[in-house]
Amino acid sequence: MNAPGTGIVSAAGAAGETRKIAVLRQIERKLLWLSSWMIHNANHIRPNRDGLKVGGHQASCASVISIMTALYFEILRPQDRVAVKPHAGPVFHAINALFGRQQRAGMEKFRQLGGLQSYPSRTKDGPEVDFSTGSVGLGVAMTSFSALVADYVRLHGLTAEALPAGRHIAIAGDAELDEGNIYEALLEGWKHDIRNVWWIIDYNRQSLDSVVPDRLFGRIEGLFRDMGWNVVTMKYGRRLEAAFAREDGDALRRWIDDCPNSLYSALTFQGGAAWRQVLLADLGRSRGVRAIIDPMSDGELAALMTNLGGHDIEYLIETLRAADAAGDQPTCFIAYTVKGMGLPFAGHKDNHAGLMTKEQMEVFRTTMGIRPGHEWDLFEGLDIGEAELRGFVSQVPFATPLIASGRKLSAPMVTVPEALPLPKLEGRKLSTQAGFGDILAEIGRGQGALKDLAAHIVTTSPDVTVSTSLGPWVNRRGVFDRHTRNDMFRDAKLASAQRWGMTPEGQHIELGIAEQNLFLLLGAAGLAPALHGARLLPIGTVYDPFVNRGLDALIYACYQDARFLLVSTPSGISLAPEGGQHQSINTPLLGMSTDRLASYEPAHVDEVAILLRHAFVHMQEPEGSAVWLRLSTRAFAQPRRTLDGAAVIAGAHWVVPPAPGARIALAYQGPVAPEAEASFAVLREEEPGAGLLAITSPDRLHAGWLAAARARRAGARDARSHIERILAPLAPGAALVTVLDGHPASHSWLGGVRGQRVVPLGVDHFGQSGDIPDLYREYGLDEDTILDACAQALLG
Ligand SMILES: Cc1ncc(C[n+]2csc(CCOP(=O)(O)OP(=O)(O)O)c2C)c(N)n1
Ligand SMILES: [Mg+2]
Repeated sequence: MNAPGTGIVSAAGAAGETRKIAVLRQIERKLLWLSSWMIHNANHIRPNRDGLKVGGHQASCASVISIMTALYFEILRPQDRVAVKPHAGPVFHAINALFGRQQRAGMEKFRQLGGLQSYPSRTKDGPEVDFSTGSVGLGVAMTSFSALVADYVRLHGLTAEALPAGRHIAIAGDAELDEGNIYEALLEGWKHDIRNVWWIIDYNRQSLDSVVPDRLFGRIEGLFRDMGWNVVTMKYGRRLEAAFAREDGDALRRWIDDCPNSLYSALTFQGGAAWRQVLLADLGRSRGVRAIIDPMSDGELAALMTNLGGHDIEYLIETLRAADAAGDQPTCFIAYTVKGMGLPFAGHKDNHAGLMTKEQMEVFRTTMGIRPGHEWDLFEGLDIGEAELRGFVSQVPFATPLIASGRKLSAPMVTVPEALPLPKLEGRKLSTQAGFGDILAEIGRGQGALKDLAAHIVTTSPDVTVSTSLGPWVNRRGVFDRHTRNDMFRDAKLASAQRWGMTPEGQHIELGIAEQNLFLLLGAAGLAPALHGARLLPIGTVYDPFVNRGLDALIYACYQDARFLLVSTPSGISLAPEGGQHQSINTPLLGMSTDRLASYEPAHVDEVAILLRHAFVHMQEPEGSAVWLRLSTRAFAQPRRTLDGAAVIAGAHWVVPPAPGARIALAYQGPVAPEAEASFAVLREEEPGAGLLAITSPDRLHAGWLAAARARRAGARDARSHIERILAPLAPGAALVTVLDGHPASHSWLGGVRGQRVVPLGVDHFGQSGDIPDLYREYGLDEDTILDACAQALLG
């Protein structure tokens, strides 16, 4: 953290500070130019082959230029992690260009294949991006979970001691605060007493469609304070404050304070003459106000009236420095700005996606002092020499690398034992969920080879810890809290199966019921190697249907390549009496269609053990991904067998292999295994060559199939996927009857693999309460339906 100012400034220090401000003003100018030009180049200079608008947000960029200049060139330290407002991506890239961390080629190809993405992307824009942004609200909230994770890894001794603690900062658009996930995150952050979080709101009072209502931010400010945040409002810049201090200046202040957002925006767009007209109409009789505005040109008056806090670099720096020195309390800065500041459409309510025309750009180029052909030159058009600017930039605190290779950290992989402990299976009926809970609890003992693995696991759940079988693990490893909080029930010797004392050593982070928070936390924890230099193996549990409730945040986490294990349970109609809204249908399809998420649904506990081990490895591998296990509470007898682990991981294994040229196979996934096995016994009597296939992952099978087809198109003619090999023994026109407790489309594609005929069974209507026999019959997962389907398939 910066040393608090002493308040005593030497003459040399004051001169240095004045020069620094002058240099920062030049940087602002450069960033405004480069961000505008990057977007202009993409839209108007580069050839356009398909006639589609390329787009970009010049006004949104202009709005945050001063805020980002103050942050990146003065306030930030290399250990700070920042989520940049999606539409300010070009400003961020221009900043990196000045730091020598971004090349011209990337900027020239902004929004083009292989070039910089529309919105900052961790996976595509290089190591400078701390958090991807794009789905508004998520990047902002992510910073508070990232702060929680930073505390967690530090308190568990998982991060390199020498690394200084940083801040987690969001540069947010004001409309992002309309997203509900922001308030869910605020509540959760309060519970966890998060610190070192700054949200700096670019309060341009404009969103995409319109000007935001005036009274809204009064409410929002109160909300932040209620959640324990400090709120710093940066409303007026120094020039306006100086005007307010003059005779009748308070009347001018009152006038602006009372000016509706929409009128302020319209006047900003219209310019000095319009300002003068309304000011004279309303305040013309005030001698003091006349003395302020009469001597000014229209241009000067417009500049004065738009001298808001978020555009005043000196004021911004002073305010941010003071907040920096004040400590680690989460702080929200409301920085008043003008959308499009410095551009011809400043303040216009329709400017969100507005682009400068070629003619406007010509004028802008001239006023910026940029010669044609020198548009990308970093030092063109500035009132400061290249040497001085280079020298200045190299001294900026953020320019120092955090480690030798930059700001992106890494952490060694945790060794995972060859096999995880399997619970006792003989004579027990077990569900996959119970099996998962037992295995995790055993890991939680931390014995022998499991010690290191256990130490890196962190679990979390949105108020379904006990009902997803995490309880025994939590009893062993404790609940995390920065402060030690006793378990009152335990202290009072009241019987309870849950021992929930909270300590900084605890390894379970309990969340309230907000599934987006679960996925934001898993996302933040899943980035711990890169952001904190610490290896975490995060596991989140949630009811399967409510994955949908957090889906955008789940996709957001995967989009950033965060590594975690999602365990969703219970799932499907097998939840039986619990009824419709708790019975998921679409989740296997989500698993198949979400990139960087390997999704599985085992039927038996031995498969769970293989897949859990695989998850711990896969989420650490450079080419790995997050993993999802869809589990069930339906308990049944467990087979004793030797499994082909590689096949389980690849997505399917033969329980009973088919005879060569067999006419039919029955394939099942998840908790319908008993019905499939019973039907198969009957089918076998008619068709002795029939096979029984256990599908553990339609997602991996499908991905492998697509990859093999791509490889063949690329010339690898012998490429074969797992599912192609699995189905090879069956006759070319054989029938496949498939069944799962989920949408049947998860399997219906299997017919495309070798041209076999699929009769897909599954659930395609909302569930309802009932017991398993009734529900399976109602939805066609029962033995009779499976056998009917087999008969139909054999008849062709
Ligand atoms: C979840 C989501 N919904 C909608 C959009 C489309 N969208 C992009 S920007 C925007 C408004 C942004 O306004 P604000 O946050 O105030 O940014 P600024 O005014 O600085 O451009 C909207 C609705 C989006 N990116 N994400
Ligand atoms: Mg806005």
